[in-house]
Amino acid sequence: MNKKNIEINQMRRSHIIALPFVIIVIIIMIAVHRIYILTRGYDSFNYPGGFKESCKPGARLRSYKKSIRSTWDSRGISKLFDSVNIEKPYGDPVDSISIKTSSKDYFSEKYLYTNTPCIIRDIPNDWTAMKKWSFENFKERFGKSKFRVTGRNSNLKYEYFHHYINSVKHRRDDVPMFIFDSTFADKGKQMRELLKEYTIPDWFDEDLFKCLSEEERPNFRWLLLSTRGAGTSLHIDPVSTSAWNTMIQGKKRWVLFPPETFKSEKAFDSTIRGAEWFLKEYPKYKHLPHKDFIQLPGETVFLPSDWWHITVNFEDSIAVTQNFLIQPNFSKARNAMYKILPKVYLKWIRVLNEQIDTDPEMYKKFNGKIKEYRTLDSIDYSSDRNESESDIE
Ligand SMILES: O=C(O)CCC(=O)C(=O)O
Ligand SMILES: [Fe+2]
Repeated sequence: MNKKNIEINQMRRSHIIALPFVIIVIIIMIAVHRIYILTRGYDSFNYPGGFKESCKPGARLRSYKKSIRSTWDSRGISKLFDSVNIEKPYGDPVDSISIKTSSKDYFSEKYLYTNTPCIIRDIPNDWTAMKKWSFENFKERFGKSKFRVTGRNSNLKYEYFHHYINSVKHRRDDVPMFIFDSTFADKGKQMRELLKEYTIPDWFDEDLFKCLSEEERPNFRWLLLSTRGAGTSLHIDPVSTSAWNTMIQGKKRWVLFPPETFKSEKAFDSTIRGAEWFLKEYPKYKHLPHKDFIQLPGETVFLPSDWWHITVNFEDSIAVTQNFLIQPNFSKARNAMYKILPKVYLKWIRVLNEQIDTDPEMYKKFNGKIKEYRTLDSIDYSSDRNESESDIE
């Protein structure tokens, strides 16, 4: 073997010896990086419009945004929303009355039973909620509690939502967040206190679902924590219920189309929400007869059953809403209930009939007993409520 060959062989040997060390170093570097990701909650996934923030709330928010596959920023919606005059009204205004100067009978005759929307002033003047509820106050009281956010069936800790509200970057980068929670009163003693901080006026006493327990009846009350630009999609509320919706803080635009305007949600793109709808979809429907108004703090919207509606928030806002069923909407509601909650439906009819038997007013209202010949055997009740949801930990 000549000298040159010996040198080449030595080099090969030293490479072979060094290789495992290099591999080990690479593995250690990868492991250290992964541990860093896990402990800081930081990942390198690139999502549309995303920016990276290594604190825990930032990472949790990214995980939420990733899961809803937001493309808000990449499509320029947030910038457009800032630049157009979003307050210019196109539809008709609604009447504004005050609970201080109008009577329950007046409201019932003019709005409730004619299915006519209106704004009612002065309902929450004495509510604790009006003085107490704010994003900061909720952080102190419910920072560790989870709330349901729109976009997916998931719950997010309030403190992460709060981080979003106060993060200029998060707010610019993605779809505005919206807590829309029908279970807020069922999340323990402390949150149930919220129910004591507002009082429902007797104008909304009639509610045929009251005879069912809160667990049995269809979802009926929501706490709404919305951010600027966020809002609902175009929809009608479930089971022909009407609703009152009181704004505690913020500013919200509502657009309402009469029930006969659309046959079903298939008539439009029901995935488009809030600001995006107002910017991109509204021009298609502006020519149709509709109501278009702004709701301010202290104002309650009366939303009659089966009116199509959509909202967008101009400011971060806090609102509370409750749905109720009045007798004229009973026949529609019973068909819907039969479809979605057949077991509960049969119990409901039974309990209503018991009330009709004992309460002359109910008897008069329903003009006798409710006839129902279907039994559980004839009903496919596999569709009874079976909600699953996940949490963003
Ligand atoms: O307050 C809003 O933004 C809309 C509420 C709504 O549509 C509802 O509760 O069904
Ligand atoms: Fe609604």
